[in-house]
Amino acid sequence: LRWLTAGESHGPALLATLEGLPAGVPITTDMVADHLARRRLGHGRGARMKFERDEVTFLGGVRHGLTLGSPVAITVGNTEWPKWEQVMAADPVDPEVLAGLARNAPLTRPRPGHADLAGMQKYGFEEARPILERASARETAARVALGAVARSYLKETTGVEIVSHVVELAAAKAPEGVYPTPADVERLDADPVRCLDADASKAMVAEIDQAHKDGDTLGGVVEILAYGVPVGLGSHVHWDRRLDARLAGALMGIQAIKGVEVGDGFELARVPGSEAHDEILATEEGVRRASGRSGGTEGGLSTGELLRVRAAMKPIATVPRALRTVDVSTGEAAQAHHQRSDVCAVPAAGIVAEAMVALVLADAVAEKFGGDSVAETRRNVTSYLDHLAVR
Ligand code: EPS
Repeated sequence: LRWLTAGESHGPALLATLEGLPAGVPITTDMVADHLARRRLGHGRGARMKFERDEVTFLGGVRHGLTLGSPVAITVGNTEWPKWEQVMAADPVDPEVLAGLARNAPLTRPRPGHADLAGMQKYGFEEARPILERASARETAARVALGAVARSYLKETTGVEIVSHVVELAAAKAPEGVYPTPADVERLDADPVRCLDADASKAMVAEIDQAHKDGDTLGGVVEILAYGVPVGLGSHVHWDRRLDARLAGALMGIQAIKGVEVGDGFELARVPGSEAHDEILATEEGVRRASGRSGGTEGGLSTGELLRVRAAMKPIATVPRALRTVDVSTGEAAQAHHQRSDVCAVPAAGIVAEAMVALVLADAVAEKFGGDSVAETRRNVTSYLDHLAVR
C-alpha cells in the first residue's frame, strides 16, 4: 500500500490518498465520518473542536460503498477556511490587505516543544506560521480518514479488529493487564477520557481539570490492541520488514508521541529471561502462548496472539502559561505565543494511533496475501491458514 496526506491546519481541506487496496472493500462517507467524530472526543480538547466540523468527501476509488481497486482519495474540509482564506491563500494576496489582518500577524515567539523554531531555521522562514500549519495535529484527521478504510479492509479480509484505550494520563493510571475488546468500544467512546476503569477515568478527568486551572497541558499513554492478527505478518529477514519496527515508526510519526512500547516493552528489560518470554503450550486449539508479554510479535513477525502496542504522548506544546522563548524578530527574551490550546489530546491520540496501526497492518496484510478483489484476498488468507506448517 502507498498513502500520503496533504493540507495545512487552516487551509481549505486535508487530502488523503491510499493506493493498492483491492476492489470490494466496504467504505462509506458515514464510516469515515464516524471515526473522525471519535477523534474529536475527549475531555480537555480545545475550542476549535467545538466549532470546526470535518466535512468528508470521496474524490475517487469508491463506488456505491465499495472500493474499486483504484486509488482512494478523500478530502476532509475545514469549515474554518472562510476565516483564513486570505492568510492561507495559495495565490499571492495584496500585502496591504494582509497587513490589516490580525490573524496574519507574524508568529515570532516560537513554542518550546513544537516544530516552530527548528522548522523556521530549516525552511528559512522568519515566523512560525508556515511551519505550524503543517506541523499541527489537524493533519491527523486525514490519517484517521485513511485508517477507516484500512480497518474495513482488515475486517473484511482477515477479521482483524482494533481497539485503543487510555492507560495513563499524567499521574493517573488505569489498572495493568485490562485489555478492552471490540465489544467495549462503545463504552470506551462514551467515557470522557476513553478509559474503561471508572476510578482511573475520574482521576484522569481531575488531572485535566487541575491542569486547565493551572494554565497547563498534559500528556499520557495510549494502548492499542489488534484482535485476530494472523501469524506471519512482517518478517524476521530484514530490519525494515519487521512488523514491530513498522508499528513503532508509524506510532512515533504521530505528532507529540515521544515513546513507543511493544508488549511489555521497557518492563522486559527489568526481568530475567525466564519471566520475559511467552512460553509455548500444546492446547486443544493448537500451539498457543501462556502469556502476552511480547505484544504479539517475535523476531519482527506477528505470532497470531493479541497484538499490543503503547504510545506515550508528551503534553501539548501550546502551554497557556506560556514558556520562555526568544522573540526571533528582536532577539529578546519573551513568552512563547499562545492563542488557544487543548489541555490534553491523549484520548484523541488513541484514535489516531488506531488509524496508524490499521494502516501498518493493512500494508502487511496486502503484502502477505495480495489479491485484487476482497474475495481473492480472503481465499489467500484461508488457504494460508489451512496449510500452516505447524499448528
Ligand atoms: C493544534 C492546535 C489547535 C487544535 C488543532 C491542532 O488548533 P488551533 O491552533 O487552530 O486552535 O485544535 O487540532 C485540530 C484542529 C484537529 O482537528 O485536531 C496543533 O497545534 O497541533
